[in-house]
Amino acid sequence: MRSTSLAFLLSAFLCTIGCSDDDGAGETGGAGPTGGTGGAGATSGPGSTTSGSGGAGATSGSGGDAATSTSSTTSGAGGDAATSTSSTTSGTGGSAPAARRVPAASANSLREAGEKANPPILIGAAISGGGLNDNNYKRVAAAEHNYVTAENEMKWDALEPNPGQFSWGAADNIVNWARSNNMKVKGHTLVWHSQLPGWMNSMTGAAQVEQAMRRHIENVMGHFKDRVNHWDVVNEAVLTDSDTGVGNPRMRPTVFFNALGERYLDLAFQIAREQDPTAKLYYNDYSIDARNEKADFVYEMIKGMVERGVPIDGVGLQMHIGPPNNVAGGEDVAYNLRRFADLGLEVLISEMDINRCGNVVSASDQLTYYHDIVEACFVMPECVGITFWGINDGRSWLNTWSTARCNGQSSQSLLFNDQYQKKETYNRVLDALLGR
Ligand code: 9MR
Repeated sequence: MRSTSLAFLLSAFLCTIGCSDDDGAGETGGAGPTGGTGGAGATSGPGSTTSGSGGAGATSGSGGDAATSTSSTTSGAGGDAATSTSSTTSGTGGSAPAARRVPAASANSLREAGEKANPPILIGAAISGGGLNDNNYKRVAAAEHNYVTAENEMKWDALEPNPGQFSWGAADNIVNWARSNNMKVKGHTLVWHSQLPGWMNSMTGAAQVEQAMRRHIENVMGHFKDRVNHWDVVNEAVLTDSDTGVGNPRMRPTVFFNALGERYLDLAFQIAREQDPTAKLYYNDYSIDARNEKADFVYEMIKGMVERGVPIDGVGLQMHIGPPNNVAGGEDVAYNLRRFADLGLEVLISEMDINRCGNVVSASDQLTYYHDIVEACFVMPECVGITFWGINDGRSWLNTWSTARCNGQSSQSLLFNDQYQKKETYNRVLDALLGR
């Protein structure tokens, strides 16, 4: 598919100028399905400070349509923030910095800060069906966010448990709740190796796999067509030896890759585009936040898709920071967001949490990372959304993920505590959204 030696050389070069990813001995497992034993070896990442290029002199009005839409989005779902802003470079030459997003003067919630920014930016959360049984959860989720990703309910095993038989109830419940609160929804996720039903996971043969993939994408996008127009089309197609994004980056040997080769990605996006000509179609992955081999590999993969004219609109950097995944600072994230955006794509922070894992990531480092990483996205008009992977610490996936439990130490990974009170992490995120 590409020259692995080129990727290797690039990654080696990046490491000579400050490879931020520490493959922390023993950090296995991760956001993928692999097991393994969690190690204590995670180390903190780069002590980054602020990010982004360009000075403080952002001017308004450079965001084209997005600027126009600002005034009309305060009560809505944030619109398609910044979709028109990929042309916001100043035009004084290829290296001119893009215009910067202008923050609101003040805001009483993350959501309001996102809606009042120019251009607006979506503020999201992963929402679980179980969470929606809790009034406090629902109150905080809707007050603070305008963008929803179903944490599990729109995955293949939930939606198509048997071949060609679809089960919409749990997903409809989340989508309808989101819409009744003026929140947009990102469908997550159409093609992924994990949470696949057994019948799909064991399928072989190119024609059969392609047919099953087509049926799934068409039915799922068709069912939600008028309610969901953002989709994670392919999730986590790339594997490295460590879930920190280090070591032997390669295409993940999934049922899709094994049957169809790398072209399954192109095919999935083409089918999705045929199904909905106006939807935003995203690739989504973890541990591509730091400057590491996986980020380089995914960059080359996406660049190839763009060059082939594959209908991809953007890339989500999941932003699971800390064990079992990578550690990245604001400058690393800015670097990766920028290079994907420079391909003409939207970028998103799609699943952010920062696992303290006891004290593997210190409280003060966690605050710095939250602020600087959110800032790195916020200043870029091409960065259209920031989604946090859950609402409160107690419900985080990290608490039950075997390799992320950190010997029983709490993850303390999110913005609200179990009484739904704002944590200091919330304050640092709001600061970044308000340009502070
Ligand atoms: O948060 C999700 C957790 O409840 C599930 O058990 C897990 C199963 O794979 O998936 C979690 O969400 C993942 C997301 O869908 C894709 N990126 C990594 C997320 C955390 O593992």
